[in-house]
Amino acid sequence: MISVQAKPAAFSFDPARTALVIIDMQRDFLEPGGFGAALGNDVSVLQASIPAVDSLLALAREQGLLVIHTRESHLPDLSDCPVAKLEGGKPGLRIGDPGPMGRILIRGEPGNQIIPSLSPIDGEWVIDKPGKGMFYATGLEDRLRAQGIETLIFAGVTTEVCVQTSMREASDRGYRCLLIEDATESYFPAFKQSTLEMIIAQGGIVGHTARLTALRAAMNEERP
Ligand code: TIU
Repeated sequence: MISVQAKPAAFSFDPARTALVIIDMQRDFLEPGGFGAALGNDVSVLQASIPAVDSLLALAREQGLLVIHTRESHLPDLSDCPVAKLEGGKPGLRIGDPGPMGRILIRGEPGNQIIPSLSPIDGEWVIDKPGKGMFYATGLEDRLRAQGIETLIFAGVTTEVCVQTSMREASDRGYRCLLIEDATESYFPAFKQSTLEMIIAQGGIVGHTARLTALRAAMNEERP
């Protein structure tokens, strides 16, 4: 077992039963001309998370953790996109409209790809999800159970939307959850801060949080 200095208390996990989940580090959210920008956001704010997510992915690969990448995406015919979601956001570019990186938030389009520094490699799972949470309509729960995974370490964007929703879904399904504080970002810094606080409030009502340095120190100590 590995024990990480975390909030609200130390967090222990068995690396053989743990997966790193990197939520939606795709061009649609991190680069101009994608879904995030179409919603009126300054996407440069999210780019601050990239170095830490890069390092976290390298650590997980070195230590042999299962790595799962998610992408928020919809089918080209939009049959998996509720009208309420299509209508959401600001007028301008909407899901399925053509943009500078192809059709906004559509599976297979250039904008829907994970950013190059985090490209998945063989053996890593890529989960396309139509919702904010990673369990909704993805079949992920059965795959995780079959693999014997019991702990999930989270990173990615955005903290209070897809990361938090996925973490809450995971918590309800009995997974022990750790969010890496510097490997997640929001378009709204105050929302990130509030999310980190609400996750660990009430004795860790949703899960735990830790800095990447704390995770790295704990893992290198146990398995240098
Ligand atoms: N808008 C926003 O903050 N997030 C999303 O729409 N999706 C994800 O968080 N991935």
